[in-house]
Amino acid sequence: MIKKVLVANRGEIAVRVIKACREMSIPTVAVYSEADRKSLHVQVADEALCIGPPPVIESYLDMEKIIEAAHKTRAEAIHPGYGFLAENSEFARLCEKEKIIFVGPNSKALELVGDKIRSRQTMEEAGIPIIPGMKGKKKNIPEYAAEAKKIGYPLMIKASAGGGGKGMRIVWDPKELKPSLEAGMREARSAFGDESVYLEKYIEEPRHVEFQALADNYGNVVHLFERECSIQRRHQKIVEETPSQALNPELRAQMGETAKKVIQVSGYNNAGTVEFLLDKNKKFYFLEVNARLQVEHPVTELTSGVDLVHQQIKIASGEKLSFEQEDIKPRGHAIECRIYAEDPSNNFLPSSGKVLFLKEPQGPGIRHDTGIYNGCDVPIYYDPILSKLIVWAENRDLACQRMVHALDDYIILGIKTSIDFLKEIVGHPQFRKGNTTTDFINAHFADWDGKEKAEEEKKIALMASAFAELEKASLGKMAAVEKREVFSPWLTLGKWRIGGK
Ligand code: MV4
Repeated sequence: MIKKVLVANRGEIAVRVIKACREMSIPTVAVYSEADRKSLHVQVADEALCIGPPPVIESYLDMEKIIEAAHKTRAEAIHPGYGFLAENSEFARLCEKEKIIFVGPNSKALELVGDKIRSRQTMEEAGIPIIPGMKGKKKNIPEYAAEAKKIGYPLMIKASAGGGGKGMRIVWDPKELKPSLEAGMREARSAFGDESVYLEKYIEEPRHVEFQALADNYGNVVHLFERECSIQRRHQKIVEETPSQALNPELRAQMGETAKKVIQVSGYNNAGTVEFLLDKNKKFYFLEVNARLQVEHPVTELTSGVDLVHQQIKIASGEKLSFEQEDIKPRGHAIECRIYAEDPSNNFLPSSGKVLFLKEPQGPGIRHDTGIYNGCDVPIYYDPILSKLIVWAENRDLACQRMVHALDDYIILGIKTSIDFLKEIVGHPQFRKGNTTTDFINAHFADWDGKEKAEEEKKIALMASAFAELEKASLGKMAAVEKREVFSPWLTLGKWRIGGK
């Protein structure tokens, strides 16, 4: 087993990984930027090392500094969390060269799944359903135009090095193809340093359904069923759940087997997620592999009973998977809400500052993965995710109810958060019915600005001050009661309490 792990991340995911290591009796090293000196992940790790100034380029993305920190602290392995260096094949290769275990897939598999054009080709050859579209790279506009004619409109331009929606464009009309391609290539070059783009048939109102997979270093692969992640805003997931309301047992089995095949033909190891788009006719298409532990992994853990971080570390240590597909029997329903430090009533502008008051929900079936504490600072430099609220219940209705109550009980003062927005999403009749397609937010919350909520909050504030006045008045009354100046039925009932005989 690995003897020491350096966690090359921050926030809730670093805390999550550090706690998993502690459960496995593995000492941990946190790395932090100057803005994170007092952050929670630094406090929960056994050791901590400052790796530079706040900007990510000079800290969490600086490969050399992180490798150096691992050597210095004699960490045998690096867990990258999500984001930052998690899917960077160059970093995985650097770790391999430096004899440090990268807790994630091998660099060759990372390279393949990071190249969307190549992985589409690989998958098609393996008989995996892919979205109808271009095969291979094209050089000039006329070549793209010929492909576009074959595919038909509307179509989508995607960056080969992209993913997560970056560099994507819908083209409705042949007239738009040339300018959209040029803009798409420019965007891809500046975002990824690679201008390769490809064309696909545009799937309208799809659902995003992904399958969690685990693969050891000996060719054994299991999947841990699906997560539905269709509730997104500008390609940022907001609410995720499992099981998906869109699948029946047969489709689920089919997609699960396909996901395992994707992992196998990619030569992939460790934890990974196979993303699919599901169209209106319930036809599914392979989209991409997310080569990391994902933000939404807890919903899978709550329904499957498998700790994915423990599994990642065991696999990276060279252990064989200790269970088979038939051993995975998901139970109940789990939902995750991402708590972002942003202001939904102000165009989702990131909100930073000090957490002045924190009350966290708790109770049966409630899990809270957090990177914050009462009094902590939320810096402006990083992803605005503060924490994740995850609930489990026997069925979807109960899980929705539990989530609304948990959100009700969650109070963060000092910074703006998405908690009220989330409450309305999970409480929405269409969400309750399971009608969650990728256009859900646009369809139901396009012009949501929380103004109504603000009005309500004003009323609550007024009520609170009214109560305060009443309390003052009643304190006066209590004094009067004690002096027997007024008649009160409560006094008669509660004589024994208020200094009565
Ligand atoms: C698509 C699509 C429609 N047609 N591809 C967005 C993220 C990236 N991983 C793939 N995405 C999409 N690809 C074709 N051919 C629609 C989306 C899409 C989407 C997908 C999943 C979840 C939310 C989404 C929101 C908008 C668009």
